[in-house]
Amino acid sequence: MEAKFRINSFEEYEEQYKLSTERPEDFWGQIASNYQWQKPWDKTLEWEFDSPDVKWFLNAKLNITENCLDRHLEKRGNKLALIWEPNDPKERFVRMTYRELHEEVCRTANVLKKHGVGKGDRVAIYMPMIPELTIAVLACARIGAVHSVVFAGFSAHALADRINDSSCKMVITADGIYRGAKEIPCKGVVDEALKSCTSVETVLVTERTRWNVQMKEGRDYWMHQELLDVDRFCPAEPMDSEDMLFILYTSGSTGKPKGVVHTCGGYMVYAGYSFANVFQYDESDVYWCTADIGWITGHSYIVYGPLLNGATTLMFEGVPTYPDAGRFWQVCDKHGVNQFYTAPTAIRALMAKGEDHVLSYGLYSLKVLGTVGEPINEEAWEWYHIHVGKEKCPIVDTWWQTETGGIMISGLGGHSPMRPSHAGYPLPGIQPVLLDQEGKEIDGNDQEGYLAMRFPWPSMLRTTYGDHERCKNTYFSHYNGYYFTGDGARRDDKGMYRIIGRVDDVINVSGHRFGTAEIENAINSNDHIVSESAVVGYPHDIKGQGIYAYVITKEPPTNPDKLRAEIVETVVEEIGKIAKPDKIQFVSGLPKTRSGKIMRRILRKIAEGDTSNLGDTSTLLDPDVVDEIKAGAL
Ligand code: 6R9
Repeated sequence: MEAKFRINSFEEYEEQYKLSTERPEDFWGQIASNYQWQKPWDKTLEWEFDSPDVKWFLNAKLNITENCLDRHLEKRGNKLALIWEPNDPKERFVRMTYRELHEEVCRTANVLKKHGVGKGDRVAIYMPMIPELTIAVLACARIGAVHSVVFAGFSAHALADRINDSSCKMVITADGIYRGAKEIPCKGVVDEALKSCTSVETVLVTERTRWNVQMKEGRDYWMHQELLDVDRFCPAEPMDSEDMLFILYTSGSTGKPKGVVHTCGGYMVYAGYSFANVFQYDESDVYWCTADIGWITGHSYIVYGPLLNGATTLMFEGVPTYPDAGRFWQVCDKHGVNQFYTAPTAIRALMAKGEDHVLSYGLYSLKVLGTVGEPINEEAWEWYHIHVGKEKCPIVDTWWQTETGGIMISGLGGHSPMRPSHAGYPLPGIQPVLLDQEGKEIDGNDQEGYLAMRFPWPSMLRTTYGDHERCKNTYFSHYNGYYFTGDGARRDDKGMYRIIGRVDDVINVSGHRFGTAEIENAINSNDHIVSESAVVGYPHDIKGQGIYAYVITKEPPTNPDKLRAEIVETVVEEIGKIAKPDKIQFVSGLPKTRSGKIMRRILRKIAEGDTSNLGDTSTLLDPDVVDEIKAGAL
């Protein structure tokens, strides 16, 4: 049997899945041959999960942008590659063909080169959702520079940390950001961040809002001026399969976000393959993913996955509720969107605004709906299915992570059985297992355990930037011989996976990951008032999880509301608005074990409002503190 790039039925899925696990190297070798390589590989795979050391398509040479752009020029040169819908529906939208995008990427790549950026250099990208962001990402890849996109909602402090961690040589940004009714500074944040960064030599600024921004002589340049005198073609840098393509920072259970590293060959193969199959994209379709390119979903399923398939990908600058809660659906009708991919939190937020907004639009073009980022509750699933999909569009609930690079467990649009709140079956090549406490595989269906992977896949992370030990400790040491996801999952009686949620100290707020320690560090940096804090997640109707902070102050708070505002302000400064605590409770102590470990289980229960069964509290250093916390719960 042959590996097929595009699966067209559930029977075919079953056959392909079998092939992919029985002969993984043959399988991925055949899938990879659907791409354009400058030099083929000597060996498909070499791996061990102890170090870990994983290599795919060894010694092959390629450039992912030749696969995203050049390869399509002959057949699809005049096909739309990108549709850009602005924040304000009255502003003109932008359409770019493959030929135009190719030229823009080449020109921008030449600007980067002119400023001394080359293969292996790190470039931070801090931008609003405008076409120039996609172009900047691809321009880096064109010349082999490593992009590190930082979501433009992060604070100057968080941006500086990320720039410093990978010593970026350049920052690409814009003057300002339009987001809903808000006008948000962008270049100003970069200026602030760069006060504590020494590695950055050049800042390129794209014009978006035409605000008056400070330009530092010899460091800052306007992109539109730099683009005036560069060549329209830029040769694609030959990259080794295992050369770094990008770094993307994500939170874990420890304080500092880590730079997840993805490499060129494997990432390309899997991003393209998973896109084609999950969304069942057809040649004339318009595909829209509402994520921001600052997250992995935007990397793999706005930029790379769609372009690798010669698809038309829509990019949206705004928010779901501006100018009103019908905006998503208005955009779907306006551009004839066929595949629509969003987050459960957005669905819940729109559901809360009532059906009228969605019922005002026809939504006839929709064929496949997707969700990502967090578990989708049944109510939201049904609403999406009935009101958006008119009960005719399959929903793909796609489970994956920054670290996995691509979708791991999901239905294949229209071909797989669906069950609300269940991601379903693994994609070909993906071998999930459920582990028990001891790290033993739990066989059979109707079982629950820790979700892990027992075999490598092409787009898995290779390391965490500058700290391989951390990669090993975070993902490969909990259970010997497995990649550990940090999620708990259940396999139902038919073998479909349901993701339950994180089993580590990670909170998922509106599909964005934060480590509890990261937020605690931010709160504690207010060290003239705060002596200690503990953060947990609690169920939140719209966001999935909200952030609940227990804070011990140095002095008993005289004006708690003012103090709360100060603490929130610090978190906004240290991380960004997206990590604002929803609730702050002042306490005189925290439930700790005799060894000094905070019993988060107890704090979580109290935050959930479930104080009936707190378990055994007798081993606590100070059991009385629990009663106090219970009494003051918000
Ligand atoms: C792509 C992305 C990863 C974490 C992951 C899990 C949660 C993602 C999910 C889901 C239930 C889904 N998650 N998709 N949980 N169902 N369909 O979101 O990456 O930001 O790294 O987050 O998100 O807990 O471990 P990332």
